[in-house]
Amino acid sequence: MPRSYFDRNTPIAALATPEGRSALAVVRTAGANAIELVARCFSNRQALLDAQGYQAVYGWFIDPSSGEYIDEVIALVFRAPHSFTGENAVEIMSHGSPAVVERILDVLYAQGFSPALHGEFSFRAFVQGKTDLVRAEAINELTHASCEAARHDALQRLSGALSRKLGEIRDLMVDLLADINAKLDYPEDEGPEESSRWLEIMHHARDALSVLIQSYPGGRLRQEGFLVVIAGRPNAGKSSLFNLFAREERAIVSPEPGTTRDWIETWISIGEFAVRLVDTAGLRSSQNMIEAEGVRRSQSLLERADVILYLVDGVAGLNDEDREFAAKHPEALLLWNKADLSRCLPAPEGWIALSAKDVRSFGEFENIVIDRLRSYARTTQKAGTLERQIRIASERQAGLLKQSDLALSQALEAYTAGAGLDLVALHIREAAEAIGEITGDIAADEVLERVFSTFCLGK
Ligand SMILES: Nc1nc2c(ncn2[C@@H]2O[C@H](COP(=O)(O)OP(=O)(O)OP(=O)(O)O)[C@@H](O)[C@H]2O)c(=O)[nH]1
Ligand SMILES: [Mg+2]
Repeated sequence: MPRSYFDRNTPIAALATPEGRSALAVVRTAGANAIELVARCFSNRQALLDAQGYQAVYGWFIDPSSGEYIDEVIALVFRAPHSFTGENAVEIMSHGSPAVVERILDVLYAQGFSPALHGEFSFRAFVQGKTDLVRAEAINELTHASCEAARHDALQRLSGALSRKLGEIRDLMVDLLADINAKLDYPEDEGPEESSRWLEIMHHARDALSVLIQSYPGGRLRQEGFLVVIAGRPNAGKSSLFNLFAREERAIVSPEPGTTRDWIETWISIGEFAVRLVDTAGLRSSQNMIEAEGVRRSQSLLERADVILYLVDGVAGLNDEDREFAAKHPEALLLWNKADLSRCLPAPEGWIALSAKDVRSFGEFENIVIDRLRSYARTTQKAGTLERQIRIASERQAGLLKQSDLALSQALEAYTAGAGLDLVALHIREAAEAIGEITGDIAADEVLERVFSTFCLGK
């Protein structure tokens, strides 16, 4: 039977660093008797048992069943409650080969450790009250951060800024609920100034919720990266530009129109953003089934693109399809390629001249793309551009915020329509509970399991 997150008495162990070869690997353990269990497999046994919290102990990791030495390691000891999970813990730093790590884990399992579930260390930290759910999710986001913007936002959430904001909103609702309940108990005290104050509080809470809800598309984008699609007619130089961004000859470039049939992608950093850059098949109507399918795929990618780079061969000039495309996608960056050739026509207004063959001028062009990504991030994020702004990036959190906002709007509606105060109170309670679920204060077991199971092993 698979273990459950709620089986919290079992000592757990897992590799916390990526599998594969590396200079060092970290095997993480936690549990009430973790130090004693690891000490059984440690050459310097007494030193480990006597170690204080945060102390590193040098020694050999041994298989106690045979006495065989497995690796030379450093064991880092944590003593409850001053550890990540709040329990006793030992982190074993070994050499990073799969063979070493596998043996160490096998020996630990033989001593009574169970393989940790995904995110089980974080789950235990959460249950011990070491962190709330938002901050636990931020730790996971930090381990996935693929660019500076994602790291920045996740760290801000980890520092508790979002939890504090949510706490403020929830407090507003809970205080209001207490007021309304008092009124339900002593109806004769009701006064007009009370009523306008209640309305004010509900509007204030909704405004605060809406700022967070609106930060989601931008926050998600900063976390997950931008989809940037290079498009244009065949032979415009799309693959050449793609290769410049990728800084390698990834895509095949040839003078033959229709070279790229299927799209290809690469993950790159542009400025502070993570970008999934896609090179597509040239847009034209074709009788060839494979090419036609390539064009259909290009179009479907264009529909989802955050930023489009549309290329035209400046020697061939504009045709009706290019004009149509530019009119249909006013937000696309319009690029007039092959500017290095003397036959290249002057770039029409609104088009940026460039050469996908010229590495030296590429930096300048890259800055234009960075500006476009920044302005796109700003518009997607409607609520503002302050670096200090708190953003959310989790679909779960966004969904619950919307749920809370809906319940609050129902409370407002009921109140202004003169419905019974008990109905108003019911909706406000729903709104407060949705916020409580975000921070994990009132989350159901299966919600917690779902959240933590998306975390890395060893986290
Ligand atoms: N001189 C010059 N030639 C270029 C430039 N960009 C691309 N080319 C040439 O134009 C031809 C087509 O380039 P590709 O990058 O394959 O064009 P593409 O848009 O990917 O073409 P398809 O995959 O067929 O749609 C190749 O011979 C390139 O070397 C440029 O800026 N200057
Ligand atoms: Mg191509």
